Amino acid sequence: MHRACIALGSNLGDRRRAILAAAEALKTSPSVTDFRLSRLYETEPVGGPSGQEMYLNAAARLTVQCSAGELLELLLGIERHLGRERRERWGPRTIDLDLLLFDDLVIELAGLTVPHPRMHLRRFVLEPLAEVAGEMVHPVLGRTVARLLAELG
Ligand code: A4P
Ligand code: MG
Repeated sequence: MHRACIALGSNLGDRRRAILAAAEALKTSPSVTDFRLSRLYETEPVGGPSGQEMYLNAAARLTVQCSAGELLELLLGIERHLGRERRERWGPRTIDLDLLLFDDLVIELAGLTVPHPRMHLRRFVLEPLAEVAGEMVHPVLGRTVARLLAELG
C-alpha cells in the first residue's frame, strides 16, 4: 500500500466536469482505495501564453496498491480518455493530472519525476493539497505541505 498525491487542473471546456470525471475515474480504479478530493479552486494561469482562461485546480490524496510508474500510466490514460472527448485541435488540454508525491520516494526517470519538480513553488498546487495532505512531508525539502504553503508568502 502506498500513499500518493495528485494535482488536477483544467482550463478548457467544462472544467468542473472534467475534474470531477477524472476524480471519479481515479476513485473507482481497482488499485485505488481511500480516495479524498479537495475543494475546487479557481486560479489565475501561471506561465504559458497570455490570454489563457482561468484554471480550476484541485488535489487528491489516495492509497494505491500499484507502483508509481503504474499510477502515472493510470493518470495518462485518464487524461487521454477525457481529452479525446472534448479536445480542440492544438488547443489547451481539458485535464492535466500530475503525480505530486508517492510515499517518501524520490524518483528521477526519463518519464517520471517525483516529487513533481515545481509543486513547492505553486499556490495552485499547495493550497488544495494542504487540505487533503497537509501533514505529508516533501522528501527532498524535508518540510510538510502545510509548511511549504505557509512559506510561499
Ligand atoms: N512526467 C514526469 N513526471 C511527472 C509527474 N510527476 N506527474 C511526464 C505527471 N507527469 C510527469 O506532462 C508531460 C510528461 O511529463 C508526461 O507524459 C509524463 O511522462 P504533461 O502534463 O503532458 O505536460 P505539461 O502539463 O505541459 O507539463 P507539466 O509539468 O504538467 O506542466 P506544469 O509545469 O505542471 O504546468 N496555472 C494554473 N493556475 N493552474 C494549473 O494547473 N498548470 C500548468 C501546467 C501551467 N499553469 C497553470 C497550471
Ligand atoms: Mg502534467
